[in-house]
Amino acid sequence: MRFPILAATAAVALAACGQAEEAAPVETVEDAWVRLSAVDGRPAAAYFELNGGEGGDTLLAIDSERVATIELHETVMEDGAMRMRPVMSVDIPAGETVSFEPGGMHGMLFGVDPEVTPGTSLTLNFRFGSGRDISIDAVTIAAGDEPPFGNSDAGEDHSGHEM
Ligand SMILES: [Cu+2]
Repeated sequence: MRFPILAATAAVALAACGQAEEAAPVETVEDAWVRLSAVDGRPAAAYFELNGGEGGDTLLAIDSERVATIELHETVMEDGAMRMRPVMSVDIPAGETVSFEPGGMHGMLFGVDPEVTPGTSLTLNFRFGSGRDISIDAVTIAAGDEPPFGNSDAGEDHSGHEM
């Protein structure tokens, strides 16, 4: 399903930017990885990067054949402590990349198939408000392993994204 009414503004946005090739024509999901729990039965966490493409989009849900329930979580400071809480959806603005990373937003995976282990990968299905679905194989790592992608450096300022 496509919603072409959003396409008209994209050409204007690209013309103003010297590095037009950075803007993806459609939304993308990249660098997905899952940190499995060190304790059986405890939830795992999924991290990834979303680009809104030319029209922007809204992430509504993630599901997987091998996970019972996946919630979208954000991390907030409450009474001086870091807490997670569910969010219903996440807006991905046109041309922008939103990182789900440790210490920030993430997918919380409850009831992961025990056959999913470090190195097996795990297919995640991303559902967007536009009606588009994107499936991606996330890298699975053990609780103490180094993250495989650069979206693990929460809090760092990535230069070169001037407005
Ligand atoms: Cu969480």
